[in-house]
Amino acid sequence: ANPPASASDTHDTGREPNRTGLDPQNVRRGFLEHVRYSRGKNPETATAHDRFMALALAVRDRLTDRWVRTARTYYEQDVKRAYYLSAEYLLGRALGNNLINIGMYEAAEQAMREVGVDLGTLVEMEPDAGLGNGGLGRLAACFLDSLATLGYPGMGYGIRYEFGIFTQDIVDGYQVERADEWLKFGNPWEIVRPEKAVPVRFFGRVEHHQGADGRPVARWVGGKTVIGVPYDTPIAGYGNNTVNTLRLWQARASEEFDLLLFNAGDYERSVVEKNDSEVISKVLYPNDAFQAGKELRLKQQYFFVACSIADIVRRYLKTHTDFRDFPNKAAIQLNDTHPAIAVAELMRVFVDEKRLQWDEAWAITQATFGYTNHTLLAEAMEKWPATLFERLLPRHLEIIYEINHRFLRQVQIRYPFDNDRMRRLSLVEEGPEKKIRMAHLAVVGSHSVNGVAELHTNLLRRDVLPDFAEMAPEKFNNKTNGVTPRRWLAWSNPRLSKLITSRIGEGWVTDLDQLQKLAPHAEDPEFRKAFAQVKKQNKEDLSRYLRDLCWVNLDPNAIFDVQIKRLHEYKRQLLNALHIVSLWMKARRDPSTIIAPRVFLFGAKAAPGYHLAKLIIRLVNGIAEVVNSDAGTTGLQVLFVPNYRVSLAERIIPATDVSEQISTAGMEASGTGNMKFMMNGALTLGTLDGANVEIRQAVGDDNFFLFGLTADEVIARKRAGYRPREEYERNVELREALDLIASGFFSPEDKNLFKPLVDSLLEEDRYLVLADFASYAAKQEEVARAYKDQEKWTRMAILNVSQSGIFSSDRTIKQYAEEIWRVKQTPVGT
Ligand code: GL9
Repeated sequence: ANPPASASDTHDTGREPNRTGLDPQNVRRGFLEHVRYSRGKNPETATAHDRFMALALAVRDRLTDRWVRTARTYYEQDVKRAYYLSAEYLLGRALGNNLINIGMYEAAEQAMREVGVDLGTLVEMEPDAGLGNGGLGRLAACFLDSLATLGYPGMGYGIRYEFGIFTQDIVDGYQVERADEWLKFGNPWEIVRPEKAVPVRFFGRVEHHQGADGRPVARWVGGKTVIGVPYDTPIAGYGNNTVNTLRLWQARASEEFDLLLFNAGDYERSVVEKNDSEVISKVLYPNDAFQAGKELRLKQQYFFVACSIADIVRRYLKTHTDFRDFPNKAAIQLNDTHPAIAVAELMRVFVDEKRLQWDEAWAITQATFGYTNHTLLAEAMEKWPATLFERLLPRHLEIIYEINHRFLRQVQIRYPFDNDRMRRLSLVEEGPEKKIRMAHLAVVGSHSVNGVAELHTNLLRRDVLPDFAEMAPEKFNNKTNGVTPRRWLAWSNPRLSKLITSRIGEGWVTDLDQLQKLAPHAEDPEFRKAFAQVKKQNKEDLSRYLRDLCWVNLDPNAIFDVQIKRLHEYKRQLLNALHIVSLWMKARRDPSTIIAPRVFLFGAKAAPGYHLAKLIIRLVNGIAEVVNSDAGTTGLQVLFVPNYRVSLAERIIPATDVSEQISTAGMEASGTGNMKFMMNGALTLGTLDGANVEIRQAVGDDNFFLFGLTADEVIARKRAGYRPREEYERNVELREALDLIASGFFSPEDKNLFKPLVDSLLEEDRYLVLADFASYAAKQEEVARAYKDQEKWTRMAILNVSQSGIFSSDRTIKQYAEEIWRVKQTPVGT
C-alpha cells in the first residue's frame, strides 16, 4: 500500500551496476513488448497488474538463456546432482530478488522510470508464493538460492499447491482464514512441461508371480492413476550464470480413466473422479509441527515423491544403464519425513520395475538418501496407520515390512535377546493400531541423518533417536541452518547494505564472513551514527507502512520489540503477552517505572484447528486495545500485524531493535528468524534454545540478552514435578497479570474468554511459561536500560551484524554439499 518513497534511494546497495551488461533500453524494450504481446495492451491501458506481469516476463526472458545453458552444462559434464525433496517452499516474491541476483535492479528501475512507472509499486503487485508454513519451508527457499549462488547442480522438487498458506484476516481480534488464491492472476515465473508428465498409481493390489528369470516378481496393478504435471521455476544465482530449477508437480486426472467412465455413459462419475484426482495438489496443509494424519496428506506426499523419483530415474537413464553408478550421480535429501516414502518408492522402482536384486537396490538406496530432522516435538512425528498404507500403497507396505524384517535381523545379531530394543527400533509401532514410523524409515534408508542446530542434533542423538545413534553413530551429523543474505539483507535492507558496502566493499553478499570486517567500525562514532540512522529510517518506513495498513501510529523513537513466527505454545507468545500486561500495570500505577518507550509487534498465523493458539491471538489483540488506549502516559504500544508472511518479514526485520526468541529450551529445533534479525542489527532476547546457542557463542555473552531455564533444567524441573501454581503464588507481578487476564479485563464482552489459557498455565504449563517469567521480566528490564545508552546499544548491534556470517545459508549448503551430497560446484559459462 505504501511502497518505499524512492526505489533508487532504497535499493541501491552500492553494487557495481549492469553486471549483466543489460542496459535500461534493453529492459524497457522487453517490458513494452510484453505489455503489447503478452498482455495485449497499450502502455496507456495497461493496469498495474499488466505492468507487473510484463516486467516479470521480461526478467524471465533475460534468465532463460542462462537457464538453458545451466541445464546443458550439467548434462554435458554428467555431474552429480543434489535433489531436495520438500513438501514446502516458502518462496515469497520473486521479482525484486531476481533483479538483485542477476544484477538488473538499477537497469530495471531506470527503465521503469523512463516509462513513468515506479518499480516499487510493481514489486508490491506480486503475491507471495506461500507454499509453506514457516521455518522449514523458508529454509528450503534459502537453500535453493544458495545452491544457485554457489553454482551447485541442485534441483528442488515439490508440490504446486493451487492454494498456499491461508490469508489471515483479523476480525474483532480473532483470526479468520481465507483461501490464498496466489495463482488467480497467473504466475509469470513458471513454465509447464506437459511432455514430462508422470503417471502415479494409488490403491489397487499386488500380484506375486514367478518371473521369466525364475525370481519372484511383484506387480502392483489396478487402482487409480493420477497424472503429475511439472511446472518449472527458474532459480537464479547471485552474480553468476547459474539458473537452477524448482520443479513443482500439479495433479491432473488421467484422461484414460476419465474417458472410460465417460464412454460408459457415467458422465457425472467421470467428473467426480476428476475432482478426486486434482484435489491432491489443491491446498497446503496449514499445520506447523503437527501431524493431523489425513489420508489426503499421505496422497500428497506419495504423489510428489513418485513423480520426482520417476523424473530423477528418467534423467539418469538418459546417459546411464547401470544403476550401480546411481549414487555417484544423484543425492536425494529428505526435508523432514514428509517425503520419506521415497525410500520405499526408489526400492519399488529398482526391484519391481528395473529388476535389481534387493541387496544391491538397498545399498544404492542408502547411498542416495540423506534425511534432515526438523523437530523434536512428539506430536509432529509422522506415523501412518498400516491399514491406510495397505489400502493406498499396498506394494509400499510390503516393501516397508521387508526393509523392517531385514533391519531387525541386523539388530538381533548385534543385540541378541533384546526384545525391548527391537520394539523401540522397529519401523512398525505395535499397539491397538499398527503404525508406520516414517522417521525410522528415513533413518534406515539414509546414509546421513542430520539435525539443524548443534543443540538440536545433540538432543536428537540423546532423546529422540538414541537407539539409532548408538547403532549407527556415523550417520548422525549436524548442519546448523542458515538464511540467504541476498533476500534477508541485500534486498530487504538496502540502506544497511549500502552502508556496509561503503565500508567493506560488496564481497559480503556472497561471502558473509566478510561482515567481520565491520567489527572495528563499531568503535567509530561516525559509523555508529550512520548505523543508528539507518535503523531509525527503517523504523520510520515501517511505521508509515503500518499506519496505512493498521491505522496506528507507532513511535519510531521507541524500542521496536518484535516476535514474528508461527503461533505455537512452545514459542511462548504468551510469555511475551504476560510480561506486557505486567509492564502496563506497573506503568499505570507509576509511569516512572517505564525505562524506555516500547512498541511490541507480533505477527503469527495459527493452525486453523489449534484453538488455544487462536485464543492467544485474540488475547494479544485484547491487550493491544487496552494498552494502546493510554500509550500517551505509559509509552507502551502493542500491535498484532495481520497476515504475517515473507514479504512482511522483509519490512519488519530491518526495523527491529529486539528479536524475541523465547521458546522453552529444547523445543525449537533451530529457528531461522533469529538469524535474520541478527544480520539486520537487532539484539536477541532469548533462551538457550536451537541456534540461539550458536548466535550467543558467535556474538559473545555481552551482546546477547539471555534468560530462562536450559534444556536440561527444563527436563529436571518436569521430572521433579513442576507445579506452576507455586510460581503464581510466589510472584506478585505474575499473579496480578494472570488475574487481570482471568478477570475478563481484556475481553469485556465475554469475561470467561481467556479462562482456558489461564487454566492451562496454572494447571499444567507444559512449556514452563510461569517458571521462566521472572527471569524474562528481569532481562527485559536490562534490555530497556541498555537501550537508554544508545552508543552502547549501537555498538552491540554492529557487533551482531559483524558476527552473523556463519548464519549464511551459503555456509550451510557448502556443508551439505561437501559432507553429505559430495556434489561439486559447476560454473556455467557466459
Ligand atoms: C522447523 C523448526 O521448528 C524450526 O526450529 C527450524 O528452524 C525449521 C527449519 O529447520 O524447521 N520444523 C518444523 O516443523 N517447522 C519449523 O519451522 N515448522 C514449520 O515450518 C511451520
